[in-house]
Amino acid sequence: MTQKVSLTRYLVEQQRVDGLIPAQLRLLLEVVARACKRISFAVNKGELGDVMGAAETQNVQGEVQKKLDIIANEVLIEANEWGGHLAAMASEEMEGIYVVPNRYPQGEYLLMFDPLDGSSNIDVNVSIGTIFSVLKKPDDHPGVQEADFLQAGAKQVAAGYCIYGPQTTLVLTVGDGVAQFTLDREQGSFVLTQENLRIPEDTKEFAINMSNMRHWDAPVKRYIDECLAGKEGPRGKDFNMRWIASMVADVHRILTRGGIFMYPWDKREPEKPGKLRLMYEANPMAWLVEQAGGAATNGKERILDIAPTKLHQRVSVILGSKNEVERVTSYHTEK
Ligand code: P6P
Repeated sequence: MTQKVSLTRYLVEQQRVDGLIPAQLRLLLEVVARACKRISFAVNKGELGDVMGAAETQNVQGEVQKKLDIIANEVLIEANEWGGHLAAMASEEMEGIYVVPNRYPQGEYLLMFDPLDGSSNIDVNVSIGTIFSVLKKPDDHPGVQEADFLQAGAKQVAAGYCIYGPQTTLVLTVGDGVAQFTLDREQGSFVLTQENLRIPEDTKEFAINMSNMRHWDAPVKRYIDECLAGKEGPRGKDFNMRWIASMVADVHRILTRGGIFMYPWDKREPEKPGKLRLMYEANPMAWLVEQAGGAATNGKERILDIAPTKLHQRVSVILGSKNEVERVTSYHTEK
């Protein structure tokens, strides 16, 4: 029987082999994985635990928080603040950054996360997940401030997500391809189940919220119309559609079998570049997708090249199978 490789062993061997994972980053990733395991157990309780439904609070985005949003956020903060590997954290659920308290040693990394993405699906038992992104704190000044987080996605040193679905699966990259770990509940540890995930360059599957069609910009409308025209249309093939309304689940499907995911700018709130957040949704997912041979743009430029100006800034997202993303992007530049 082939021996199962645990997350810990994988990280130690990667650290030994190519030095991509210094000891403090390995500790960070193991702590985040343990926090995701705790979140998974809370999510799995459902109605049996006092975790369902809305809390009486709103987050910085003005969205009503679910109880599990708050629980997941607290689990990640408590798990990471004492280890000495982080200087500060930032979360979709918190307006400002969370600086590691003075009673703990400060480290050189910055951790950003959407603690529970897709939370509108919690109460209907559809897959949700945690998305995380790791940057190095600039070392040209003492202390840590919000501006230290405002680095382009290309500066990430680690990124990943944990999807709480039929399996609990952790997917991560440190810049040397994408690996997948499945939670073995009997052992209580994450086990390597896929190494070097690859996204096919072509696909017949698109993911977009079709109810927004009348609000889309022309290039997006053109692309989707061509997909809907199928074999008889300019694409000469039929397409399938999926929309789970949980970015983690849609991206996991694309990393597993290809596809294109789009949450583009639309006319509903024209001052907003998109719905999804750059720092802790688009950037980590864009790096994972690129590391798996896919592409990720905002319709005009590579998401990982965007210079952030605000911690919670939003962005238009087009990611997945390389040839499809390049086609949609070309329609934008033609326009
Ligand atoms: P809509 C979840 O709320 C989320 O941020 C992403 O996970 C998901 O892709 C998107 O919003 C769904 O948005 O407008 O279809 O509900």
